[in-house]
Order: sequence, then structure tokens, then C-alpha cells
Amino acid sequence: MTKGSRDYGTTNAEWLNIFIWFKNKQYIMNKIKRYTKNPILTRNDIPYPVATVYNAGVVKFNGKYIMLFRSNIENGRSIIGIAESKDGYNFTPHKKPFLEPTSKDIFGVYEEYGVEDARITLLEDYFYITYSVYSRYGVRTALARTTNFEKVEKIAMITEVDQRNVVLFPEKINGIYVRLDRPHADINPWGIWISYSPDLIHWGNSKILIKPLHYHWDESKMGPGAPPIKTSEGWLNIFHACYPTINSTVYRLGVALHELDDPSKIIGVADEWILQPEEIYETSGYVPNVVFTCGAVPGKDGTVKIYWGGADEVMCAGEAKIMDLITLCKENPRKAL
Ligand code: BMA
Repeated sequence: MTKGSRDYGTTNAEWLNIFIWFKNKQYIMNKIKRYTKNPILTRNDIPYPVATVYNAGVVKFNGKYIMLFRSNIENGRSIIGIAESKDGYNFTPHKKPFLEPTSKDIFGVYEEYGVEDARITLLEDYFYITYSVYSRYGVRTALARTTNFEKVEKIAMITEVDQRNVVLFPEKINGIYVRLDRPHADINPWGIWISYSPDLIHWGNSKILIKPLHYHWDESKMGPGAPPIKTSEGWLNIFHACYPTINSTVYRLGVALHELDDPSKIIGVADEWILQPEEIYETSGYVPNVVFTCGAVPGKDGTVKIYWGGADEVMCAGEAKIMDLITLCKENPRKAL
């Protein structure tokens, strides 16, 4: 009998195990801690008529958080609005949208059905924005840039058709620009790829990095989410992935770690998801059971603010410890391919 325990009671060693189990359980439950006042932005906050506010890219600029959010307008098509915040949670939208389909040039052809899901990367002297464009010819990805979030310059189409969810790395790696992307494929569930460019416009040398796993939470498709975050241990890639159920497809968030010098090398893809639809604003809405991210902002204190659309209808935020996400990738990985 262990000293201090009763004859038929729990031993100290057993108490210790229970304590460790509880600590681990708590740790697992806190992969992302939701902001208590979610949702942080809804259509009621927007000073022009929209049906939804979701899938926003977010960055810090001049000490403020800038959010570029997607809204369905009342014909169902999407535009991109802008909001700003001092604390990363309380956002004030601007009076007018930030980026809308144009009728001019090549953009006029491919943005006809709307612009969606902006991702923002500070790269050299510009904030680059990658966004999906829809038209009668399918979905592509476009590139725009700004220095001040007042004026925006549309630059080019940077994918062919059937390719979306493009995120840029925030620096050249080995002298070349790098992105993660997600081409559509007929005979394989859609996965996360890497591509390279000398000028941010022409991309190639593409290679698949992470593929959905059969009978796993990401089995039907996956794609890049937030632009990669540089950490001491590698590039942190927060992505989305889907699982088909009898009712609907469930969108969740996952995390992977890529080598700093060569992000085509995967250090680990966490086996577990880091966020799934649980709150009412995620399980019910414009598209139920969806959490979908386009942006995350690392802080100086080792945390990262993660932003996601809830049920394709509202914007939500939460926080995680970067080291916890790295640990998930390293200590409990699944096969990348
Ligand atoms: C994807 C994209 C996302 C959306 C998600 C869930 O295919 O359209 O913008 O959030 O579906 O509807």
C-alpha cells in the first residue's frame, strides 16, 4: 500500500495518472481557445447590405489589425470588405467594400461571378492579396497588392482554372517566391501543393505535399488556410479539410510544419484537427458545420490569433500557443502522402 493512501482507495500513483490524464485532456481541448465574445463580426455590423461576413484574411499594419472579409451580397455573389481593430477582436468595418469584381481587362472576364476568400501576406514592400475569382469559366486565383489598404492594385491571374486557396510565403526562400496551393483533381482527393515563382506572376515546379487520408477527418479534400507563419521550428501551415457525413460535409482546421529552408519538406502533419464546428454560430448558418480560415496573426508572446468563418456566415477568432501547435505536428503526426 502506498503511504498516504487508504486500503481500498486510490493510490498516489493513480492520482498522479489521473492528474496527468486531466492535464493532457485540457491541453488537447485548448488547441484553439475561442474568443468568448464570438462572433466578432456579422452582417449586422456592415454599413451596406450583405447576407454574410466570413473567411477573412487578417494582418497587422501600423499597429492595427486589418481584416479583409468576404460577403455574399443579396444576389448570392461575393465581394470583399475591410474592417480594422486595435485589439484584434473588436473590428470596425469601413463604409465601402475594399475589393469588388471589375468589368475591365482580364479581371472583367474572370471575376464575373465574384471575388472570395482573401489571404494577405506582407512580402517585401507590399501587402499581397491572393483571392479566388469565379466566372462562367470556373475558379481561378488572382493577385492584388496594396501599401496602405486604401488603394488596391489588381496585378494578374496567377493560376489556371480549377485552382484556389493560394497562400504566399512572406519571404523569398533560396532566392525564389513560394506558395502553397490546391489544384482540383479528378482521380485523387484535392490536397496541398507547393509552387515556385521568380516574379509572383509565373508559377511552376509544382509538387504535392499533403494528401487527404482515407477514413480520416480530412478524407474528402484539404487546402491551404492562413499564409504560412515563420517559427523557430519551421513554417506553420494552418489548413482546412473536409469529411463527408450523411448530413453534410464538415469543415475543420488542421496544422502542419514545413522545413524553414525547404518548405517542400514536411516535418509533421498533426493527426488531429485543431478546430471543429461546435458552437451554434459554426454548426448553423449559411452553410452549416463549417470552420474555414484565411488568416492568422502571430503575437510577440508566443501566441497566434486565428480567424475563421463560422458556417459561412460570421467571423470568429481564437488564440493558440504556437508551441502547442508545433508539438501536435511533431509528436502526433500522420503520413503526409
Ligand atoms: C469552400 C469554399 C469556402 C467555403 C467552404 C464551405 O469550397 O467555397 O469559401 O467556406 O467551401 O462552404
